[in-house]
Amino acid sequence: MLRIERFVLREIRLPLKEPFQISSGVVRERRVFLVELHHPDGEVGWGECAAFDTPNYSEETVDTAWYAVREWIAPRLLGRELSGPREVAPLLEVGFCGHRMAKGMVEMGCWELAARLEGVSLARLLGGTRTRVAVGISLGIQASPEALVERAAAAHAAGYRKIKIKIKPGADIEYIRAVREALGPSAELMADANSAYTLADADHLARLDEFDLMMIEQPLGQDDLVRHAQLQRRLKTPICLDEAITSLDRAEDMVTLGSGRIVNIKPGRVGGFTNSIAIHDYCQSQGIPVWCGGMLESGIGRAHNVALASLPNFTLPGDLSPSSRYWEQDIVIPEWTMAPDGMVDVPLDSPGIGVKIDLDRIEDLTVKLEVVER
Ligand code: OSB
Ligand code: MG
Repeated sequence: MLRIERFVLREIRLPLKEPFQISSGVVRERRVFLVELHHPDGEVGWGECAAFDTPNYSEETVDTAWYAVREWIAPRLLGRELSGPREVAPLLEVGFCGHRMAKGMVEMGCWELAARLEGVSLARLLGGTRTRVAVGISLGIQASPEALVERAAAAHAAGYRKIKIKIKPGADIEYIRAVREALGPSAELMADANSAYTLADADHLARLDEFDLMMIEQPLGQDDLVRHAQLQRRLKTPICLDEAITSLDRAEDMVTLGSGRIVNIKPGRVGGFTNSIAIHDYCQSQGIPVWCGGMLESGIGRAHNVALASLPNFTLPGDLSPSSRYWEQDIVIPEWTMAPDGMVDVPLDSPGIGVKIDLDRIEDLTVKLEVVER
């Protein structure tokens, strides 16, 4: 039985080793919103919020998620007897719109708690089968094509299986061309625009076709499926949707309309694991490959992403870089690492998330804490 008697909400701050820039903003220090879900037997499940400090990637922020968890999500779940984690997402949907990242962090924490209570790995509980998952790197927008090439070459040499390059108008064609020329035709490259273009840029974006990219991620509006379908008809390069896929319905719409051919699943963006699995299964039935995106997570969110990415239709490398790519020191032991062949091990056979949570370090880093109980 799944039962939560106490929610502990925490905010910690983790400075990134270097600023991460996307088309709509820059992150220097990650404000990480963590939640502890306490079971009456003393077991604890952890959740990490995908939201950032500002509403540039999606409408949610760390502060709106904190409010939603405290005011609406915790009260719905506290003291309730649940038969398992699959009950959580439907419970958080009735008469409760949006706030998917807030719902998702709690829902994922419930899955983790269930895994700990059952003594199985989170990966297995989710239906994971892979023992290792291919890792891609996401490179933020750089000051020049030369600076980008330097980072891309280092990532390639480190073994990353996919190199994703953030683009925006003014930092696109020449940047991608430079990396393609430097790394050669066999390097697995892709671009991510985070909604920086409009359909009026279709001819410009079609110039990317010559670089043989694996995909271009979310070129148009955050919730726009119709224009992505119009754009896809004009591009050879497959479109991958990120921001626009907020639910199973949106994935179905993508297929119906032809808005894209690949899906980036971020469990936070879709309200947690149950919805992620539904999207994964649907995409598998439609022959659409998926991969696991990242939101500059700490070692806890990363554990959740790695477990999800062990499901069978996660056939493309995920944004699952090792801890040392982001932080001087992570909040889990051991930290997440990548093997020289660009793979991360899935802790398929250790109970729970497979890494230890460094509570002392989390205590030291905590800048805000709130306990919610009945
Ligand atoms: O679109 O995937 C994105 C980071 C911030 C905002 C949006 C995105 C990203 C990433 C980071 O690409 C990937 C990672 O966590 O390594
Ligand atoms: Mg993206």
